[in-house]
Amino acid sequence: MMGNILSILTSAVASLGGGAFSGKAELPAHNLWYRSGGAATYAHASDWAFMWIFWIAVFWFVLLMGLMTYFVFKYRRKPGQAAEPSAHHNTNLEIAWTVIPTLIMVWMFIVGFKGYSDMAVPKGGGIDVDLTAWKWNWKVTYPNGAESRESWSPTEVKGFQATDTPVFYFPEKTPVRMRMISQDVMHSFWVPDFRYKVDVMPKRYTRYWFESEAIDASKWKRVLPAAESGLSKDYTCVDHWVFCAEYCGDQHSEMAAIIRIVPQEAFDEWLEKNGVGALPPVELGRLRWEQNCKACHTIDGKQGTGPTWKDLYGSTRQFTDGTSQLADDDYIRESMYYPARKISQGFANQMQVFALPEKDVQAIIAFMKSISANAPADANGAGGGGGGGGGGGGGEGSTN
Ligand code: HEC
Ligand SMILES: [Cu+2]
Repeated sequence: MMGNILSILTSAVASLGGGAFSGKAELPAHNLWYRSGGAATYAHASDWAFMWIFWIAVFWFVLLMGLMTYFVFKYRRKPGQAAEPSAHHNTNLEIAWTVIPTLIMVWMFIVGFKGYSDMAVPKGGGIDVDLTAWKWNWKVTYPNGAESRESWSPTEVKGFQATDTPVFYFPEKTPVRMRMISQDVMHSFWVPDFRYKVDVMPKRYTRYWFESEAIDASKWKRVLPAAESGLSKDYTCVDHWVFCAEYCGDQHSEMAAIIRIVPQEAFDEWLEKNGVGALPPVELGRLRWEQNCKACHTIDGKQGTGPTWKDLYGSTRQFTDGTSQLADDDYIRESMYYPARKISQGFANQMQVFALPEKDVQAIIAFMKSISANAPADANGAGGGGGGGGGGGGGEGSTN
């Protein structure tokens, strides 16, 4: 009986960790301490904390409920027996039941906070990409303009068939930072194998980062045939499901994608093949500037009808109402969508709304970074990103 309860509890726990989606049952689900199936550097700590907290909760629950039940029977009222005087005040006992749970809670907080920080604060190096979400799909744009494609030939991920599912290629053991935005409603980027999820909002950037493990260390590796990937030869890869975790309408449940971790060499080849023909963001940004913004904004330092873009990105802007703000990604975007909200000192409210498509906004930001000495020099600058759901300030170097 107890064994049954435990196995039900632990399989419930395992399915929380993504086990429910693994048709081939890689996770030993009926285990008192399931082996971590996490596939990002920060995922194991999350599994570990989860199991500890789960079993601490089970231990206290069983102990307290057990004692209570026992005492209810043992000390129940019997006919003809006078009630015992109730015990009051026992200093040692009261200190013990205050201090012990407090220590346990503090420990849980520290473990949880450490795990949260690891997820929220991205590592430098690696690559920066853009993720766009809409009803009901996802797209990743790489620094050279390459875009993720949908898989036409069905591909199998952990026992499930996937067709028409976008596939995001990333190199193993490399930090990947995503700047995310939605084109319509709120979505949420969730990778169960990474144990991490961040909401994707309209009109605001949020950030996600991960560093996948080496392919060999994982249980789900498979051979990726050249015919499927379009690469020059077969490679081993590890696939991870991505789901939308924010109910966003009719086909919310089908809003899936695949993160495909491949060796660096395979990634480089994929990136080069898929970037051909597409304009890199910086170049596209320059083009959009020439088409829409050049009349009022120079890039050589001379002020026009509007402020010059030279060294604008990453600088602190002063506004006519006396406030100021760092010119980061969100600020640039806001200036285009709501130009009247913050008027730069020395200028008039003369800019119209430019609600350009997201891709163009991202390209303009990339272009502005490329002509600003205040922008982070390279991808390492992303360490200052808002992280997590914060999506706050801080630049990230998606320039190439
Ligand atoms: C008709 C002239 C005009 C055009 C065209 C124009 N702007 Fe502006 N822009 C201004 C003026 C004037 C300001 C300063 C007042 C303000 O902050 O709104 C400004 C401010 C800005 C700022 C904030 C700069 C700061 O000082 O912090 C950004 C960013 C910006 N524009 C981006 C753009 C982009 C991107 C385009 C093209 C898609 C564009 N603008 C087109 C006139 C223009
Ligand atoms: Cu969604």
